[in-house]
Amino acid sequence: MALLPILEFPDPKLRTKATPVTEVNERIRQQAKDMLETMYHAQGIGLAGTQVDFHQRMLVMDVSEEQDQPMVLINPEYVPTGEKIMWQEGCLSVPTFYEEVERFASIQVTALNEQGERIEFEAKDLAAICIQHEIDHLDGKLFVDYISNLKRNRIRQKLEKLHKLQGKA
Ligand code: K1U
Ligand code: ZN
Repeated sequence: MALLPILEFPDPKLRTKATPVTEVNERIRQQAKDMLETMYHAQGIGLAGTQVDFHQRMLVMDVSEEQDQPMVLINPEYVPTGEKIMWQEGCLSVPTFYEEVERFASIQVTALNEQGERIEFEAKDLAAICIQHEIDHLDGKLFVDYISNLKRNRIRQKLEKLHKLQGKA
């Protein structure tokens, strides 16, 4: 297992559109394990491949209280089944910033699991929000894209300043 570096806004790699996984094999299963370890270590409830510079359509998540119910979704898709709601979101790629985003309260999800089997389920509330947020990552989209240019530019400037202090590019 390995902890993977998490890309941070405004890294242009976060804008990459991920391509579908063509075969669920050992390489993909190892990547999923590494992403779960990285997600738990960062105290997130979700993580998309894009965030760790892996540009195939895979996300991991665990919205359980005990953080003991990991899920791996490969080539995930959804259709909305509920109303739109506002939710305050954070992002491991936009550390320390939180903003309200409009999302669907429930969605019907289809995906492959880590065995390559097709799964389908309804996700609600936090799970639904998390999956929409992670699929946005796979499409190169971030929650800051839903807020005003002014707020997004302020966040960009603050993170760029922080990255300079940390000696990151
Ligand atoms: O993709 C990521 O950056 C992870 C992100 C996913 C997320 C899920 C739901 C709403 C917003 C963002 C996080 O895990 S941020 C951590 C977080 O917001 C949270 C942690 C514990 C409980 C509830 C939320
Ligand atoms: Zn995120």
